[in-house]
Amino acid sequence: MPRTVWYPGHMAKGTRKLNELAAKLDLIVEVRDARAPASTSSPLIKYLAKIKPVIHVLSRKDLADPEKLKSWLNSLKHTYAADLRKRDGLNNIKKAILKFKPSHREVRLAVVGIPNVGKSLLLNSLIGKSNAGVGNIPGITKSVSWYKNEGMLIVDSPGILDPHAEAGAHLILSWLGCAKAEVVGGHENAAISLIKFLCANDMQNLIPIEFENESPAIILEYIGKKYGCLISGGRVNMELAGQKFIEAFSSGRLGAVCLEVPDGQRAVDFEINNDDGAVDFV
Ligand SMILES: Nc1nc2c(ncn2[C@@H]2O[C@H](COP(=O)(O)OP(=O)(O)OP(=O)(O)O)[C@@H](O)[C@H]2O)c(=O)[nH]1
Ligand SMILES: [Mg+2]
Repeated sequence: MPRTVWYPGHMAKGTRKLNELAAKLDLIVEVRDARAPASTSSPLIKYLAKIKPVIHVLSRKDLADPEKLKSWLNSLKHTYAADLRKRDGLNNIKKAILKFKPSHREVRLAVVGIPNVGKSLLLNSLIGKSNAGVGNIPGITKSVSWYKNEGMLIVDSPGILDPHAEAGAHLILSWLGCAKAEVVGGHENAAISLIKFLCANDMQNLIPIEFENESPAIILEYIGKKYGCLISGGRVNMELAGQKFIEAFSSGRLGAVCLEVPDGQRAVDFEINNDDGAVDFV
């Protein structure tokens, strides 16, 4: 599998603008996905944390395994979990932000994070209007713009991925809908690696069919049949099957999940074989 990385021009531009803006900010709010708080951390945050205070928001609390999320919250400082769709957790985030407000003006902050983690939804919720271009396509916010309300001046930013992240992190992002499947060789490849991951980690309950010892490719074929992804001759369109499975998984329809544990390890670690892109669990 070639190591293609999704890092289009608007992300490079957004990174440059954020660097320029950082000097004017009081605070950075980083949004991560509660289902993989390590892999969904922004590549910019190490740098930004050196120059500004950072609050972390773990979005999609509603889709995360509650026990594992609790251990993440215990292990990370200045971190708040939220269901941004239901505004659950929002008041605590607002309070934490307003602690940084100087008495003479609004608190200035930037919401940063990788694509599709909920940055625009958080910003909309904080300013109380729906004008930040919330959408479900990774990479929808293409430039940096300011929004003002309730003592806050906030800048939204486009999702920025780490072009140097290891291949395993890209796989996790593709399963969660934070990176395009093309980055990891297409939906079939992403889905097969997800099936391997779930089986190796005793999370078979998230696979929407009954199976015994079949290979991941056969399991995906069964899933494709269940989801009606058939082509002529009764064969399964494996790419479509992979896409539908990943969509069902990332939307939370198959159940709550947390793919990583707080000590920096994944629930089950894996290596990518660089010759054929196969995933080996270690
Ligand atoms: N279930 C659930 N969905 C969420 C949550 N936060 C965000 N979403 C959904 O995730 C999708 C992406 O949200 P956005 O706010 O557009 O994400 P973003 O980080 O601004 O995305 P880009 O600008 O493309 O990088 C939307 O469909 C949101 O409704 C959450 O806490 N729970
Ligand atoms: Mg956005």
